[in-house]
Amino acid sequence: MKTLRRTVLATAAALMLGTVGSAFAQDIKPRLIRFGYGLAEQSNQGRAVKMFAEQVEKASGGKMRVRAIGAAALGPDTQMQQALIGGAQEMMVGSTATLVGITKEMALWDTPFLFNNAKEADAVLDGPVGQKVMDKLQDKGLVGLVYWENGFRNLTNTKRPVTRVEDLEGIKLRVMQNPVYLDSFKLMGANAIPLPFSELFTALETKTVDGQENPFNTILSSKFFEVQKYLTVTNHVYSPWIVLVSKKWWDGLSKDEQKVLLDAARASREFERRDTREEAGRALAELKTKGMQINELPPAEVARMRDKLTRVNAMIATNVGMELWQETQTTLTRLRSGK
Ligand code: TK8
Repeated sequence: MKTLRRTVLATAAALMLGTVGSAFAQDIKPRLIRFGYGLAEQSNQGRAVKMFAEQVEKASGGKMRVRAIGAAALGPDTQMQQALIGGAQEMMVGSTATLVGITKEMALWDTPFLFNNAKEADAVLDGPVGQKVMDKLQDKGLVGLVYWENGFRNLTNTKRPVTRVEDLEGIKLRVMQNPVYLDSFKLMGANAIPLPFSELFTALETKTVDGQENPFNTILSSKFFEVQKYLTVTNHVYSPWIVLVSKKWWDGLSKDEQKVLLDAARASREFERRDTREEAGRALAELKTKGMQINELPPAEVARMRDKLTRVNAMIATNVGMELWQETQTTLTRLRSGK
């Protein structure tokens, strides 16, 4: 009887201690943020995620921890977006182009030749138009923090140097999973094939596709030069990345925690754009030394490409809404007049 009593007491004490212990543990257990991305760790995307992670840990005094998971190990953009919506993953960064199925207004950034330079892109993305588009995500279970630079996109392929639009005829070209990209390249005569980025290198290597389009940085960091011969400088569209948070998870954070994330995201935006632009400036020379044959699309041909693509603008304007489209055009006109 005595032994039994002792056992019961001991068990009760252990249980109590257990409860107290775990409550305490919860207090000091850092919040874990799984932050997924598609590119290699050694890329502008990987470097910026790392910088963000360090910033968050520092600013939160170690109470928030970011686990950076690159190379699409958590799945391609579209899969991660769903994981964020469902609350199974906390954060990601990816192309706005792959978000169009969730938030149609994101298609604004798919407009060919929308921005003439990075300065215009920064002004529009960080201004009221960019914010308006970003805010649309909230209804869909996502919170957008900042835009990063993916960059102006350029063409690579194994078939031939592209010196005029007609050279795209019949080229099997991988495009992002996005209707504007699909239609744009079909309009130019290419055999456009949508594929997730995570499948692209293998698709190029096995010749499932002949070519693709991405900024210089990505062509370099994803080693596309190993499986692509020709690079044509087209700058046909400026492509942003967007840093996303699961709204389900975000809503459970304190105001202080949200501020830590937003501040770090803003700091990472400055870091990422500087780093990307610096790398892009030397990437072309590096791609040449890696054996790529590079040509610039002559201005007259760029103009023809632009002309051909104006047809997709009407489709984009309808999709994003005339008001948003007009506001963007007005903003750009104002920027260009220097006012
Ligand atoms: C990375 C992609 C990539 C994009 C693409 O996940 O798919 O071509 O440019 O950056 O979002």
